[in-house]
Amino acid sequence: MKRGLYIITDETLSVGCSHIYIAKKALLGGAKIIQLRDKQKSGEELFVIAQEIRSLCIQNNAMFIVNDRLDIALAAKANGVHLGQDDLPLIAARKLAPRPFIIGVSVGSVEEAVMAEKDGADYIGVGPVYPTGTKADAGPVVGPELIRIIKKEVGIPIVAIGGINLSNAGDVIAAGADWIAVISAVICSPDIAAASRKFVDLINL
Ligand code: 3NM
Repeated sequence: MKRGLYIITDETLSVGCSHIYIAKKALLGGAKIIQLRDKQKSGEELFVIAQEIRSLCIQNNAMFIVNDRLDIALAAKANGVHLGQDDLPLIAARKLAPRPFIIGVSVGSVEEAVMAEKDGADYIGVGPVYPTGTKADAGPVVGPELIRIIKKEVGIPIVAIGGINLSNAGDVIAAGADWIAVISAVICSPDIAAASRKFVDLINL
């Protein structure tokens, strides 16, 4: 994992676009990690979608991560899973999914970041960096300042998330984020591929 654009699929925000459509367009625009995130669908439905997105990611030399559902991630041979602080504990997940399977963990403080690295996370998601309407329970806004502080304390890659758009992504990268994770700024755009490409160009500056 170096750096790049990390796109999280969200059908509820996307005015009629499916997870697969979003993934396809984001990959076309140069996203290098796709996370399947769906809190509503059945395991059966998610498994079918996950297998399809996995193939798309392989074709595009990108990584595929499943939000929360370690069972779906393992069954569909995803590259990894992303866990929140209230999901299956990292240590338990790692026992079921040894490396090179990737486990990412959401953190909102230096303490959580240090703990996640100690417990075996492969990356941390830090956020919400800015106010976001996408996740009601995202917790307090941490600002790019927390990324700067965490960067000094942990060695694993930092995925910045929450309210990131083309106007503030530069500040987030300057603060030390390795990956920029975006939902609404890309998904709500009429051209998901073009919106992704703009982020990729900015990250590669
Ligand atoms: N997790 P948008 S913020 C899924 O802070 C998610 O952990 C967050 O969406 C965290 O790019 C968030 O539209 C939503 O703000 C990000």
